[in-house]
Formats: sequence, structure tokens, C-alpha cells
Amino acid sequence: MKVLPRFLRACRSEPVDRVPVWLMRQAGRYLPEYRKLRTIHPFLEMCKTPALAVEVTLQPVERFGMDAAILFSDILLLLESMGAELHFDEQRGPRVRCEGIREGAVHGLRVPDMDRQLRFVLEAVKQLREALPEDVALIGFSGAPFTLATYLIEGGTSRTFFDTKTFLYRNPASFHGLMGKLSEAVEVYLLAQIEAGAQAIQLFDTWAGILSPDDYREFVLPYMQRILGGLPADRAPTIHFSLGASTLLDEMKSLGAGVLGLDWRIDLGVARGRLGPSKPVQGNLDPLALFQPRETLRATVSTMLRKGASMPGYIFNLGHGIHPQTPLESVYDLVEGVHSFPVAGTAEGLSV
Ligand code: 1CP
Repeated sequence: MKVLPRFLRACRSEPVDRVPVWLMRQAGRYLPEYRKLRTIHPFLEMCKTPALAVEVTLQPVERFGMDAAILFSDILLLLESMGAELHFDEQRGPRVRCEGIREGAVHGLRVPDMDRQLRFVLEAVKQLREALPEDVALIGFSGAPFTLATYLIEGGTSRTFFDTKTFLYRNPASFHGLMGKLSEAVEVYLLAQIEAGAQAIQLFDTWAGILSPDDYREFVLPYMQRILGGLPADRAPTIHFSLGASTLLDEMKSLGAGVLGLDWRIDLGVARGRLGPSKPVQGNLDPLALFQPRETLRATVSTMLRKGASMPGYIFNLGHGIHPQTPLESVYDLVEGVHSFPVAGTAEGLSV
């Protein structure tokens, strides 16, 4: 009999034996085995070499016993495959260049040919499905169009998103043109990952929370609904994550995503109450809470579990990516704390 991983069961609000847990950016610089590989290989080389991407994806699963693996890659690789220039500056972070984009020219961007330009991603997904134990789910992902647009327009990280917002206000038609082009690429990319073996999909709209609800509804919501409506949710559940999703909770509810990822700014109990029992939720521990002393962290995790797991459909995660300086002991304690939390109706209906 085939066992459906508990992560996938939680995505469908089905009963679980334990609360599933994984952490955003779980493969990365807080892990000594990752840092060791990074002294030999530049970041982009690691993403583009399937054997390395597979090795790094498996690191946190093997070390901590996570319930899901997220493909090691980056949201910005899709932009590179569309025609933008990308490099990672060790000091300043990612840098993106796209000729003419601020003048509203989107013709330089093309929907990529998956087999030619992103074959390394699909190859890593295939190899991961072979390598992962049956009870660990594989998550594929993409940046959402708005967050990708901010990197194209700003050229990198931003604090104020001045260029993105002035573009959108001064030149709304071009902004819609850009969102349309990015949406097409995101949908094709996610379908290809599902075809290659991804069992769930996370859409990262990290920066959507910088918009007012009205602007979100005009410039983002229709594109997200179109992408999410075009994905086979019965084959691969979808998770939507945004920083500041709590200020847009009603809009988030109407996106059509199976699971909503929340940051730590909203109380988990309040969010579950507002979203109702039929909406699975993922989150939402403040990543810096992992710097608390052991006893305090244990109490924080229990409080969160009591709120999150009060209804079916709960996946424990952080409210954003794990910090590179996070102590490893905190991650062991967190996973142990989540897995030892008693769940009502334990071990029922685990086989399908
Ligand atoms: O080794 C290094 O120096 C590279 C650090 C690093 C890593 C490990 C970057 C650069 N990206 C990644 C991997 C990554 N990025 C994953 C891998 C899977 C995992 O979670 O374990 C994922 C899912 C991402 C997604 C990503 N990249 C997002 C969305 C999620 C989020 O954190 O908000 C964003 C915004 C990026 C852009 C990016 N890439 C790298 C950095 C440092 C950033 C953020 C820059 C910024 O703050 O604007």
C-alpha cells in the first residue's frame, strides 16, 4: 500500500499522525555541510548542476528529518531564462539587469523553452524523486509574477520599492503587460516541475505585502488566480506565501491556492479563525525566535502548535526564510517539538 506523506495529507486537510514540518530556506548557509560545498562552488553553479542541487536539497532532510524537501534553486533563475542578466554579488545579494524594462519594454523577455533553458531544474526534480524516501514530499516552486517584477525593475533587493511603485502608478498598462508575460512563464515553469515529479508547488510572492489592498486587487490578484487556476491541484497541492499576507488575508483567501503560508505578524489562532477550517495554513514562527534560549523556544513552539493544529490542515514552518546564523540545536529542538506534539485521531487512515 502506498503511503501518502503527512505533509501532503495536511495540504488536503486529511488526518495526520504528527504535524508535518519543513522550513523555508532549509537548505542554505546555516548548515555547515552547505557552507563547505559553497567554498568550492559558486551559488549559481550549485543551482545549475543537478547532482549538487540534489545533494543540497537532501541535506536538511537527512540531518533533521524534515517532512518535505524543497528543490534547491532560486526564484531569479526563471528571469535569467527569460532573457535577463543575473549574478549574485557576495555583498549586495542578487543583481538583475534587463534592458529597457524601466521604459516599459517587455519584448526583450520571452517565455522560456523549459527543455533547453531550465532542463537542469527538471533533471534535479526527477533525481530527487528517486532519492527521497516515500514519506518525504518534494516541493517545487516559483517566484510569483509581482515579486519577480520587483527584481526586474529594482535590479535587486529594495527597501522602499520606489521604482516598482512609480512604474506601476505612472505606467499601469506596461505594468500589466509585464505581469501578463511573467504569469505565462510562471505557469509553464510550474507545470513542467509537476510533470517532472514535484508533488506540491509553492508560489513565493514575498513582496506582495508592500501593496495596498486596492492595488493588490488590480495588479496582482487576477494573475495569481489565472496561474493557480491553470495548475492541476489534485496532482500537486499549491501553497501561496507572502510576507505581509495578513494585511491581505481576504484577498489571499480568494486566490485559489490550496494552502496559505503566513508570516509571524498575524496570530496563528486569529488567522485560522478568520480563514475557517477548510483552509490549510502553513507557518508562522518568526525565524529569529530560533535565537531564543532552549526552554523559551520550546514553549513558543508549543503555543504555536496549540493554535495551528486546533483544526486539520496545518503545516509547521517559519514565517520567512531561516537566518544564516541560526543555531543548529534550535532546529533540532524545533523539529523534535513539532513531531512529539500529540495530534487528535493519531495514526488513523494513514494509508491510501
Ligand atoms: O549561498 C548563498 O550565498 C546563496 C543564498 C541563497 C540561497 C541558499 C539565495 C540567494 N537563494 C537561495 C536558495 C533559495 N531561494 C531557495 C532554496 C530552497 C530552500 O528554501 O531551501 C528558495 C526557495 C529561494 C527563494 C527566493 N529567492 C525568494 C523567495 C523566498 C524568500 O526568502 O522570500 C527570494 C526573494 C529569493 C531571492 C534571493 N536569492 C538569494 C537571496 C539572498 C535572495 C533574497 C534577496 C532579497 O532579500 O531581496
